[in-house]
Amino acid sequence: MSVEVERKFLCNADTLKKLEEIGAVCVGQQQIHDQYFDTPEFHLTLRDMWLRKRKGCWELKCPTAEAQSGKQGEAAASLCTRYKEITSLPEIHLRVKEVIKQDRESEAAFSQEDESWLSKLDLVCFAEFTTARCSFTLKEEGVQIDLDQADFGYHVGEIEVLISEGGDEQAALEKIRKTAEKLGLTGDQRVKGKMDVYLKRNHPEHYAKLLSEHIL
Ligand code: V4E
Repeated sequence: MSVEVERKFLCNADTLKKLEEIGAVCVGQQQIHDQYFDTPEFHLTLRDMWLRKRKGCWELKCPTAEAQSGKQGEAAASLCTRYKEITSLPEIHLRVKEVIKQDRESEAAFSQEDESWLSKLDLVCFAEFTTARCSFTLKEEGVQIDLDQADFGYHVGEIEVLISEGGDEQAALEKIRKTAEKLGLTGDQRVKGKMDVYLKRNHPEHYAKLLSEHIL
């Protein structure tokens, strides 16, 4: 299982030029269609768990043990997020069931052949959007930089480093800090992700609930 350590940043007219200057190599462009799921009571997102279907595959992003224990570290680290990425469907079923704690079906394994597990757990799609993504790498440093343009008009960049669970998070944070410095990123405010902007516009009640629980 991998952990994604990431810092978002606001793109501007100079971002592409800067990337070129620091030797970032474009490794591809893609359209990403995401559908996010939760119960009507927001069982998952209120626990900072993000279940999505992307390119036909299921993914669950959830907080790492450190994040759950509230460890934040220094200021630079607090600009970053870290999430475990679970892509095994049986494991996703287990984690989601643990949280939703439905009595019915709790003992039975769900079929992986169809999507009946969604309705059994009362999961519905609450957000759906497409992102045009350009990805760059700084090969020698194991850093990926994504420039995302969401179809609802939000443009955001991400500097990310993947580590294994229990891997060297400090080293990842340092790589991100150095890359941010090279890109000339200033500011000590966390930049909003796509979901933040999407929910604020489309589901203000859900958004307000997540804000009040300090999830977003
Ligand atoms: C973790 C999370 C959400 C799920 C989407 O994560 P995000 O990294 O924003 O999307 P994307 O498309 O870049 O995923 P990737 O391709 O990198 O896997 S939605 C909200 N969160 C929590 C969250 C947060 N609290 N603060 C920030 C700055 N980002 C995300």
